[in-house]
Amino acid sequence: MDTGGRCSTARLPAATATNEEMAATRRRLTGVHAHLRCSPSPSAAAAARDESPAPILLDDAAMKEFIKTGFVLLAPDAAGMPPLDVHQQNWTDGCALQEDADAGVHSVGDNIVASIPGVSTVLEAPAVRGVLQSVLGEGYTYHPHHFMHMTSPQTDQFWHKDSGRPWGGRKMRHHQSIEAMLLYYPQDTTEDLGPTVLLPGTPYWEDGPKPPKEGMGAATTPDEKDSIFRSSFERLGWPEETAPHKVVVPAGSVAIVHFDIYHRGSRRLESADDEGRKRLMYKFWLSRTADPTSPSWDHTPQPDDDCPEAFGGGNAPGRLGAVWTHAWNWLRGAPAGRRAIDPAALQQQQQQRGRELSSVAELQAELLGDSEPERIAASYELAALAPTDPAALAALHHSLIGDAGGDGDGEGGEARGDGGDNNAKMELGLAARRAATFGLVSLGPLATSAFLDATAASRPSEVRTSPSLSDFPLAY
Ligand SMILES: O=C(O)CCC(=O)C(=O)O
Repeated sequence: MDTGGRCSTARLPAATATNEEMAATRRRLTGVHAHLRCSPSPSAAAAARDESPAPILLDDAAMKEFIKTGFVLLAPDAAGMPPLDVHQQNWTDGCALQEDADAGVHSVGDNIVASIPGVSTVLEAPAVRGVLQSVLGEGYTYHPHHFMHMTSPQTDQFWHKDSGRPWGGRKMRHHQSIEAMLLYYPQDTTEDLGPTVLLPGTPYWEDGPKPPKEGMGAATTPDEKDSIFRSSFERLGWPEETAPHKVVVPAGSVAIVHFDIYHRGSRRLESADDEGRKRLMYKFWLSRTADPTSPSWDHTPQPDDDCPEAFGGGNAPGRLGAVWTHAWNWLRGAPAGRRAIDPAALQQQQQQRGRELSSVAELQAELLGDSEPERIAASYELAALAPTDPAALAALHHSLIGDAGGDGDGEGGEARGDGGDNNAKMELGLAARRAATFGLVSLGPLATSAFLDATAASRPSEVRTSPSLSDFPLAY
C-alpha cells in the first residue's frame, strides 16, 4: 500500500527507545485495549442511545439566557452525569495522555474519546445531550477536531474566537446558533488553576479586544498582563454585562458555548504549585446539521413569542434586542422575513427611554460609523423596518455595495481587522459591509437583489456563499 512515504515509525518508539517512551507506549496500548473492550459497535451504540434516557432539554428562560450570554453551564449533578469517580478517571487518563504527548508518542488532539472512553459517558449524559439538542437541533454532530487543554504558568491566552472553519481564510461568523463548543472540566477548577474566561454576550461582535501591537512579550509581568487584559476593552463600548466570567467549577462540570463567544485560557497561578492538581479541559466542536423548523428545546408558546419582552427591545444592553430577537425567531423555525424585532416594540421601548425611533438616515449613519455594537444594532433595526420601508432596504443595500470606505482590493487587502497598517477607511468599509450582511441575511428573499448586485459589482473584496446551511451568503 502506498503510504505516500509517510509510513510512520515516528509514532512508534525508535529502536533505542527510552524507558519513558516504552512506558508511554504501554499506557497508550492499554488505553486502546480498554477502548476496544469498552466501545460498543456503531449499531450497538445506536441501540444503546435508543434505550438511553431522553435528553433533558432547556426551557424557554434558559434558551433566552443562552441567546443573551452565549453559554450554558451544567453542574456535575445535572441529569444523568456520571459519578465523581468517572471524572477522576478521566482526569487521570487525560494526564497520562498528556505525558504521552509530551514524550512524542502522539498528539493530545482529535482521538480523545477513543483514547479515554470514560469521556463519552459525559457526552452522552441526558443533560448534556439536552443542551446540545436545544441549541443545535436534533442530529447535531461532533466535528472531528477536539483537544485537551492543560494550563501552565506560561500560557495566558489573549481574548479570541476559535478558528478552523473548513473554508479557511477570514472566519465567517454567525449570529445564529449553528455551531457550539463543549468544554468539560474533570477536576475541581479553582481560580488558581487557570480557568477558562468567557466574555458573556460577545458572539455577536467581531471587533474584540486586541493585544498590544508590540505583543505581550516574555518580560511582561503577571500584573502587567492583567492590566492589559482589562484595558483591552476600553475602546469597544461594550456593556458591563460582557465583564469576564471565570469558569470556576466543581469536577465534572460542562460549559456549552456559542462557537463565536470571545474567551481565553488563563494562566495557572504560581501559588498553584501542587503538580497533583493539573487543570485539564476537554474541548469539543459541534455543528448543527439542519436549519431549525421548530423549537428544539422545551418550548411553551407565549403571547410575546414573536418579540419576547425578555430581550428588552431597544433597551437591551449593547442594543442587542433586535439581534437576540432574530436569533430566537430563527431558532423557533420562523421563516426569513418573519424573524425581525417588531418595529412598534422597538419604538415603544426607545420612547420609554425618552428617545424617538432612529430615522433610516440615522441608522445608516450608525451602520457606517466606527462603533461595532451600533453598526450591528443599526443593521438589524434597518432590517426590521425594511419590509415596510424601501428606504431601509436601500440603506442596507447601499452599505453592502456602496463606496463607503473603499474596496479592500490591492495593497493591504489581506489584512482584515486583525491589525496591520491598513487604511482605516477601508477597514470601516469592510466593517459596514459585514454588518449590513447580517441585516440583509435576516430578510431572506427580500435581500436577494442586494446580494446579486454585490456579486456582480466590480468592487467587493470578497464574495462567498456558505455551503453548509441555508441563509448564509456573505459578501463584504
Ligand atoms: O484552556 C482554556 O481554558 C481555554 C483554551 C481555549 O479556549 C483555546 O485554546 O481556544
